[in-house]
Amino acid sequence: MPVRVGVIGAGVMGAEHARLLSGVISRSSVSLVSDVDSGRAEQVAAAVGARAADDPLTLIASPDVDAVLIASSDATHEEFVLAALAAGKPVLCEKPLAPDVAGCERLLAAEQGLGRRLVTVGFMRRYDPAYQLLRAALRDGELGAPLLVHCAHRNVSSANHSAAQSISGSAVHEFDILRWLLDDEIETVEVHRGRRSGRAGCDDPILLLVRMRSGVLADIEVFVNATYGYEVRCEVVGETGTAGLGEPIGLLVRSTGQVGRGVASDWRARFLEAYRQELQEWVDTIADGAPPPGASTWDGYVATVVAQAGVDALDGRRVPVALVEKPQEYR
Ligand code: ISE
Repeated sequence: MPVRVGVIGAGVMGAEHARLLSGVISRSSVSLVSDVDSGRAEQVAAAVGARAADDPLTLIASPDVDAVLIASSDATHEEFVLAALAAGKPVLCEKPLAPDVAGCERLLAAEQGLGRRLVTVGFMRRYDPAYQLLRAALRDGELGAPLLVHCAHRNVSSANHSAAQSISGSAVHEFDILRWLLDDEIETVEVHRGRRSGRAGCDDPILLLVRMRSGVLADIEVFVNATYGYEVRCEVVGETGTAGLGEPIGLLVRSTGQVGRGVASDWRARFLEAYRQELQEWVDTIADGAPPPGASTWDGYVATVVAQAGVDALDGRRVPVALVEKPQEYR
């Protein structure tokens, strides 16, 4: 029997997840789809052979739903994760786990109260083959001890209208992947704003400087109106060498005296394999009765705490990251 997934949110990410779960991922199907826009829910449901649900809580409670995927607006995540936990159903929640620290703390308490983990947070870069190679190189000691990390995170354009949203909606991926790559925690965050692009209605690009507890320094460029394409870069500088993400697979075209390759238009194209692997492992663990994979509720909490520190650092301070003690369940 396939794992029957209920998808909450039929926007860009929800529709993509529904497409993958119904047509690419093995051992899964999509049974119900809900969205604030009932027409959009109907459209996505029809495309994947599912039914549209009247509302998310009905979807979560449905006997036709074995697992829940949340891709609705950030502000709804806490309520729907809590409902999935109460129903005892595995849940993959797109980032952020919750946009505020208090919401994440409530979810930590709720999952601990259950006595078992059910939550995966959608930090899909952990499943990207290039990032996995980079982590393996670090683990194998190929570079010596890591010293610096250079990151760039560029979107073609973004509806976001503030540096705060660039931090909480985009840089949050770097916060999570730096912890995962380095097996380390973030100690402080600084944010620098310089000349802004004339194409941006906000401070864009911004530069963040993150200090890890080990002393490793990471700079993160976030440029959400880069215009030319969607591109993510990450290079680790170690004592004896450096390693960075290779150029994503794609055509290298030589024509009319030019050589070049395409650049992704958004994150779905650039991280398609990561999303595929993340969903496949999530479904497999559900089908096999194994604990949830990937980023946990703790990782989702830490990402939101760091993002809040970054937003606080917009006033020019170097802001320390203050975490509660890590519960035993997540060690
Ligand atoms: C978007 O919300 C995402 O989560 C993408 O993964 C990220 O690359 C993009 O910058 C965000 O706006």
